[in-house]
Amino acid sequence: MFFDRVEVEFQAGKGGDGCMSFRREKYVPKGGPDGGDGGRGGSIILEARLGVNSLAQFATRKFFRADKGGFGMGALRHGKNGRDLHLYVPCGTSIIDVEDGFVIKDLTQVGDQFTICRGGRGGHGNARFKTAQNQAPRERELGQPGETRHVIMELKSIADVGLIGKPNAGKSTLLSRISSARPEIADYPFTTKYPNLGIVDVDAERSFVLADIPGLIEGASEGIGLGHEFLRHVERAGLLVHLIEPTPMDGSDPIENYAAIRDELQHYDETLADRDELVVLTKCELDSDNSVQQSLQAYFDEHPANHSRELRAISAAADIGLQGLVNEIMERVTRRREEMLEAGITPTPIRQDDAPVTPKKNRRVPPHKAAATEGLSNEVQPQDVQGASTLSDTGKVVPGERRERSS
Ligand SMILES: Nc1nc2c(ncn2[C@@H]2O[C@H](COP(=O)(O)OP(=O)(O)OP(=O)(O)O)[C@@H](O)[C@H]2O)c(=O)[nH]1
Ligand SMILES: [Mg+2]
Repeated sequence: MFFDRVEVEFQAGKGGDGCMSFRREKYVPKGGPDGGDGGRGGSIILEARLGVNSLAQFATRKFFRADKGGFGMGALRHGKNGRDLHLYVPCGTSIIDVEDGFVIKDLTQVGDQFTICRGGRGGHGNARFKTAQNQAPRERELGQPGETRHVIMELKSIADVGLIGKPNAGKSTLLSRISSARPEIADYPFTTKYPNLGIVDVDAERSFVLADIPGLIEGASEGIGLGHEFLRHVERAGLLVHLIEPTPMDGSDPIENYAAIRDELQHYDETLADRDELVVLTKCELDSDNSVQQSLQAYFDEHPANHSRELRAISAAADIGLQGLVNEIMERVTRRREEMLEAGITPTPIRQDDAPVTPKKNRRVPPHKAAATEGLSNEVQPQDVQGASTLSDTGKVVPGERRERSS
């Protein structure tokens, strides 16, 4: 199953209660209050990660709660802080408030983090209430409850390019020919029921992400067919590739089909209808006399207002025009990425290798693990050698300068 919209409740951990205690010790009369504070409750943190592709982990579990903080204890001992709960979501996840419907946060970049619920503060122990006037306070605070949030998480895939068109137009076939994605392909409508993403490598340095969504039909905005809800997966795409087949199985007119999808886009979101669009006639080997191509081009020339004026013809079966189409898409994607960079928006990396690396903490490594220990002897021990754990060019420990041991 593919999950792109889930409803979940999050609850951060409760803070630990403060402690009421007095110091009781032999020869220490009137030891005074020594109740420690409670620990902080764990928070819930959502993080966008490459490699997480769906919201499936939230579909089977509807409620997430972080650890609570530990109680404060006598002898001024602080309660243990609750552990934060880190949950990973795909890049492109929007967090929406269920009650008011506003977007709380959009996690679009790799490594974007958001604390959706903060843990409760731990209560103060009675030692905190000690004053000159009240030297034996019996009050203490209870820990505060953690925040609770009821949200909808919606995945809007991060793709550079969205493939749209009527069912059977050849969207999945095109995706499978130019990327390593293997979507289901068959000669009946609505073969694709969930969106498929594929990475298209144009050359060693340049690639883009292509999203194939289920076919759209007239009335999709009213829920006919699979509806238009999958259009959200191309909402973030800067370029739409609109596929038209020349000889639809149901005998419909390709031009009417094109206009119907444009209407559906308009109904769904006007900004999507204004998006950069590339119109592609698929299965062009079936349009042997080019009649469909010419009539479509004539239609675009007649209605230049909101249509793309250019028409390309491809055939996935006969391998016609695929490379040209890929180059054209890459050019437009590169142009858009440059515009995004100029506007201060970093395009989302496609692969793990491109993602920014978070530096690891520098841990002290024992000398026997840091390097070969052949350079050491009974006389020369790691503690006698400065920089013993550095490697020489040969991969052996450099004995370095001898240090005088302080006696
Ligand atoms: N002759 C010919 N057939 C093609 C070509 N491309 C795709 N087809 C066929 O068209 C049919 C539909 O292809 P799909 O890729 O499943 O179409 P789709 O647009 O993904 O369809 P849905 O997922 O149902 O919306 C399949 O039987 C393909 O084999 C082509 O270039 N030439
Ligand atoms: Mg398909």
